Amino acid sequence: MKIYFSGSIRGGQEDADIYKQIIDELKKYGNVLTEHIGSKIQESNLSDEEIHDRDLKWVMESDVVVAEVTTPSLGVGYEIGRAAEFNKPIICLYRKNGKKQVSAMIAGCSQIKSFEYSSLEDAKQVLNEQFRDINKDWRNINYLKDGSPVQVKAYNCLTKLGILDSLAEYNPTLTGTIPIGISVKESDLDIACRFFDADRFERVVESIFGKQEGFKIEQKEKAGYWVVIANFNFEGFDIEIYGSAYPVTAQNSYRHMLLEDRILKLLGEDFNKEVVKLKELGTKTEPAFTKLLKIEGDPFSSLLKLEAYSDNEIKKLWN
Ligand code: 6K6
Repeated sequence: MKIYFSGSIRGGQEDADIYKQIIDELKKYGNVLTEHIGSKIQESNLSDEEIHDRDLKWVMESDVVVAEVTTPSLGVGYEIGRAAEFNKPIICLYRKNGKKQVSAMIAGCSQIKSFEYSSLEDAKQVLNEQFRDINKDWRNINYLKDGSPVQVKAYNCLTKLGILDSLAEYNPTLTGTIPIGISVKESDLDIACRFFDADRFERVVESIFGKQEGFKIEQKEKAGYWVVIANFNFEGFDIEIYGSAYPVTAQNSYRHMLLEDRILKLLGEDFNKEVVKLKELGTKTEPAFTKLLKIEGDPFSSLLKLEAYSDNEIKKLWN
């Protein structure tokens, strides 16, 4: 992972020591392209044009931009703006030092995640959470290990079953509500897969899991797609294996999960509680979201329209 760290230079280098400490922390997550910002930089023999072109190339190459914006700097603001244009994840850190407020163009930009911190420990925690999100690979269920009791139980169940290994050729991916922390008692473990041959996939699934309690499998058309669905119980969980010829990342269950995860993170605790409350009363997940956000039409398809919404547009639906 390439990380572009941005911090004031001509705007004032009084925070260079703090930048160094943040850069040292960032090195745990990847290769920091701009380590030099952690020490007081003297004017070099590079021309301004050479500095601009080199730094912009690094911004474009980077996977994430982290900026310390307590000291206002034209260069840092410019780099953040260009990074936003290139759709990079951007994390801004600032301290409230009573002198200057962070520009509204940074604090108010929905593409930028801004965090106030007062100690290095705070900043480390913010970075830890943000990098966990950036690095999250939904195909790898290790993230469940550090989660809620039901997520840990799900991790143990799936590991014992060995399902992600035995179906590895079908890109098996856990979807549904357990991964995003809004499961209720009845929630099942959905495993989305991609097959190239429905009959072969059915035979493989049946040969591996056919002896599990309550096993059943069928092929059918669902919403215009040909799918293979297997269900069985294991260690107190209802398991559903859902295969389609579409890549998992294009399947609705995966798209719903990613979108719901984004909405839950954006709208916070109150919204999460309302979703769970509706689910406990028997409302399915997507209808619960569309009801709370007042989105009309078929919940399963109309929710997906929010994929194109900005964070601010989504926040407005809830306020
Ligand atoms: C060195 C000492 C005074 O001016 C310099 C110029 N040298 C620079 N070397 C490397 N990166 C630079 C330089 N000047 C600006 N930048 C980039 O802009 C850095 O990546 C910083 O994140 C940002 C700082 O902008 P200003 O406006 O505070 O200089």
